[in-house]
Amino acid sequence: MTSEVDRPEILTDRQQFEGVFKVVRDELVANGRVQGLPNDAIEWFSNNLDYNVPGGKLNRGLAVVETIRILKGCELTSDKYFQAAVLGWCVELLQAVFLVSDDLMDSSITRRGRPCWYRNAEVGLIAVNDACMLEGAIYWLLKKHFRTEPFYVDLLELFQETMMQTELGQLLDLITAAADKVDLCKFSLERHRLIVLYKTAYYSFYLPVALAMHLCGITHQPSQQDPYGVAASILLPLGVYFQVQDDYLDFAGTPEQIGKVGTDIVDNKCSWCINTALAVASPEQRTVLEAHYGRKDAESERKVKAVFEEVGIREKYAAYEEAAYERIITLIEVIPEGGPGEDGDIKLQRAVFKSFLDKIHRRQK
Ligand code: GPP
Ligand code: MG
Ligand code: MG
Ligand code: MG
Repeated sequence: MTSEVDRPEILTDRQQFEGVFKVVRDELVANGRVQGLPNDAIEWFSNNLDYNVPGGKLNRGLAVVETIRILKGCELTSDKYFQAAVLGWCVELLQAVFLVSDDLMDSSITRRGRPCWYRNAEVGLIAVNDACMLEGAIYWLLKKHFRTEPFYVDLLELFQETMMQTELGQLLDLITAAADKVDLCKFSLERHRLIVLYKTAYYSFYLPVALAMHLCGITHQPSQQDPYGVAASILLPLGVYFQVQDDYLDFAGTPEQIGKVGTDIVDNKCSWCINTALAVASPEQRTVLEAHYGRKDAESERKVKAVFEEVGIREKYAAYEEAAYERIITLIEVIPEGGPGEDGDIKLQRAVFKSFLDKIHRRQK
């Protein structure tokens, strides 16, 4: 009989995944030593990794592992699990690159319930270089763990293309939100959709699934519909829905709930909330929005929030959310169901997308 003490600890998916972070962090830091970096630089890089990479919800990283489990339909061998988790941490590293930089660009205050990295007194603009180092870490890990795999170049191209798409989205986000000139005529729900498609949907939804598909050896056979195109046809609308939730929570969520202080109104962001309010605002309400949106004072922010409440943004969001859910369910139902291939090939399955949708539906943080 196994005693309490002997019984192996049953780890949650998250704990098991976090265990792999320690391994990749130690590999990255050890490489710094091999390169001959002095102790103060090693310590800085190690703190950068620990502060910015592991403390979030880990949805994107865990999604790589979970998608592979669904696609394979069985438990992973320890080697496969490790590879899946390394790719998951590469996605979390990419998320860290974006958040460290985004917080600087958005002059944000808190992230994951703590000061944004750049707001630590000794960090400041060094955060720009820290974000670049986190990006370098992705490519170093890919080379170390996947260089001899037939899909290595696919992984490299996928990260590089996703980076470019997200940067384009961030550019659209920033130039539509000029700090010195508030012009609500530049906003529209169509402009908003384009911004969020690029700044969020590719890296948060398409990337983790496409990585899992490459690890499972899924390729585009010329005789068939491109499975990567099929995945994108669901995951991109899902990503847009997710960013609408982020925009809404920026207004309606408390800092305790979302781990960050919302800055979209003072930052003049082309968010779902302002576009939805503008579409139904009376001339008087529009005048208030024009006078107070994107202004750096708390009283202006309060006035904008009051108009959001008056136009019924909460009810409009609830309606948007349910309609988005139904629309995406319908999209999932029209794609071909993969099922296990006769030849042992792994095929895309609807369960991958359903699992994502259920995770984000009605999220509160
Ligand atoms: C989310 O925008 C988008 C990103 C974090 C991508 C940033 C991309 C770069 C190339 C830096 P957001 O500002 O709404 O996020 P949050 O609300 O978390 O600050
Ligand atoms: Mg931001
Ligand atoms: Mg931003
Ligand atoms: Mg936001």
